[in-house]
Amino acid sequence: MLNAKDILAGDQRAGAQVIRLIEDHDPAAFELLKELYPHSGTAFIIGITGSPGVGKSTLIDALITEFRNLDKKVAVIAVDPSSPVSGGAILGDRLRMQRHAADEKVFIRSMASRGQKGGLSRATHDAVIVLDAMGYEMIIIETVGAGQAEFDIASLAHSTGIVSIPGAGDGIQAIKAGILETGDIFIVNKSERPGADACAGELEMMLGMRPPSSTGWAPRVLKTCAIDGTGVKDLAKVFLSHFDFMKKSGRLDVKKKETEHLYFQSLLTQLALEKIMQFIHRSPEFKQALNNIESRSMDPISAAQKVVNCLCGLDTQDYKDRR
Ligand SMILES: Nc1nc2c(ncn2[C@@H]2O[C@H](COP(=O)(O)OP(=O)(O)OP(=O)(O)O)[C@@H](O)[C@H]2O)c(=O)[nH]1
Ligand SMILES: [Mg+2]
Repeated sequence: MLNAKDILAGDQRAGAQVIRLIEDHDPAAFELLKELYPHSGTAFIIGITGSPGVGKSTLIDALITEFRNLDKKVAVIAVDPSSPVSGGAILGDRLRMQRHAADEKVFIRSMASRGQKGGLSRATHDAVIVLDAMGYEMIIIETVGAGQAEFDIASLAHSTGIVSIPGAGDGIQAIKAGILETGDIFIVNKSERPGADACAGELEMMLGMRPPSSTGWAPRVLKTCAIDGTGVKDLAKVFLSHFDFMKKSGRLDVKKKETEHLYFQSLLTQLALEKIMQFIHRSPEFKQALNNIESRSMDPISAAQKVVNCLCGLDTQDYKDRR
């Protein structure tokens, strides 16, 4: 039987089971999360994002080694957006970090996000609470940078690293997608390839054009070669110094409040919607509206408006008056 005590004691099997419940949107996860929540809130959360194949998992594997050398407990969540395009990503992510599998102070999970809006950030946030309560000091979240994902992760992570590679034209794409705003640390991976300096220079230049950050942190550009570990020690140091900066400047507290606010809003939306829909489905107005639509005596738009307005205490006349 799964219980909060095992999770708090750091039991990896129990941790993996709760994360599975979270992925499945099982209500049992809520009960456990309530107990775990008071024990969370101290981990440093790092987001690593970038286009498919830039080397995020390989880089995280090398970062784990650096953080372990500093005796930090490290957890990784590789978020798979469940799109058909990235079907093999989960297996790939796990394989690249396999050498840490036997280390009991390292925990690596993949999570499917089921593609629903807000789904990625909420489920990931839930999983972060679990890992934080399990005592992991560094929690690294890997996401494929494909549009919304960077923004979701930047809202959850205390430090966001954006990975690009030489010659991929990533710099230009970054500007287009507005990704530049969301990064704290920019990593040019596969830097043994030609064009790495140019890519780093281009990023520096674009960051120079970015309005100064409201936090006072000057974004950094670093070059790495994840397969042989070049530059990864420096990268680990920069992440830690960003964490230090966040703590000392008070920015970490602000960030945590913002994140909790979003988390609360997302829960509220989900719970309110569930309750309201249960209420609606049980109401005679709903059944009547369904009959009206089936017999085509009313259009679905008017029928939906009628149900909502009736049950929220507004009749159609009120609705028209308000417009
Ligand atoms: N030459 C070179 N290859 C690298 C480097 N880092 C990673 N790779 C290779 O790039 C390929 C993709 O690496 P991954 O770590 O799976 O990349 P990813 O960004 O996690 O990929 P997805 O999760 O599928 O988006 C693998 O074949 C790695 O061995 C590097 O610094 N130099
Ligand atoms: Mg990966």
